[in-house]
Amino acid sequence: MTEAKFTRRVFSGIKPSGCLTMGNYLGAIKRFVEMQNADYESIYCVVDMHAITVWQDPADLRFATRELAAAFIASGIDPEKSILFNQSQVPAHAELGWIFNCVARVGWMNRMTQFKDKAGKNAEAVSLGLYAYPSLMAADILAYHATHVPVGEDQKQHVELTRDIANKFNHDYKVDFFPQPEPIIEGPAARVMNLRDGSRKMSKSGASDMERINMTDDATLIAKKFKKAKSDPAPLPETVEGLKDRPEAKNLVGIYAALADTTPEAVIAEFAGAQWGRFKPALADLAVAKLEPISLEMGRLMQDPAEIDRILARGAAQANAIAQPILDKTYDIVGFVRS
Ligand code: AQP
Repeated sequence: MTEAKFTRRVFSGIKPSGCLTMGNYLGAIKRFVEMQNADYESIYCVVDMHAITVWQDPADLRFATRELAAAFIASGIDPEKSILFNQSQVPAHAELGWIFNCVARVGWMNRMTQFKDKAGKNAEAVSLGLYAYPSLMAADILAYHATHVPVGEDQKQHVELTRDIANKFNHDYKVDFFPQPEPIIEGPAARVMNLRDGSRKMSKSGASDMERINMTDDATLIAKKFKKAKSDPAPLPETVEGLKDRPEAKNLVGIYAALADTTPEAVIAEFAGAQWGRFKPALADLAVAKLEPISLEMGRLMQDPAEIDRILARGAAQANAIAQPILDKTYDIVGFVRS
């Protein structure tokens, strides 16, 4: 039903909640670029309203928003081909988000594992916004009738919740208005893990800088972080099956495969039996070769923040032109009087 009635349209977003990590790049942005270049109609968003679900200093938020936009462009998102904007410039996200707060059930939110992870033992003290985050995310996607949502593994549950919200809205109002978006989760880097603990994902806001590779890290720092990355005493196995129960080794092989645009099988074929003293420097060299050009281009773009703002404003106007009619129609369906 989705394919026939709705345009093949991609939406995805990233929070400007710190410097972009290699996890965000390999799990999300790199794949956004592939979809843009495969001629999907693509809408990519710097989701600043999601960022403030945890405290952000206003000056830092402004900086991170522009830096993330620069990272999108430096990684290959072309504002002539894709719509690129920041969420707070398109009011439909917040307005539709409120309607979806009234569609989603508290029990659904209680099942969201990301909320449990982020709130930890402090659930009473975190913001109401952090709890309601998934219904705003549903609005981000459905305000464009997006059909495909490329995300890392950690966001799968939120896209599934988006489908539930779309379904319930269509059912409650007896319409066939919102599509069922598909999460697109692929490749060896769908969940890049923390370099110091292979059981936790790499995050922008993780406590230690040594646990992640930031897109702005220089060659020396990247080499140092991989050298100190947790591994295990055994050499690399002869087959990928040998990575089972070796989370840190599996993670480093997955990162190598994603950076090299190959598979873990091919990486293992090349490095079977290798010691970490050989593999880690090769991984660091590859990471520098792939990330340094992006980091340099980000730096160049950040020299001209007014140009970044202009690109975001133009993207916001294009996004608004799609989202506003969908919001208007939603208001009509719900029964809001618009005089
Ligand atoms: N470690 C990861 N591996 C693969 N993909 C990842 N993503 C995030 N971390 C990894 C994907 O990046 C996209 C943007 O994520 P986000 O910034 O909107 O939220 P997040 O998932 O909460 O990312 P972080 O880095 O962990 O941010 P903080 O620390 O601020 O909460 C999503 O597609 C996500 O799956």
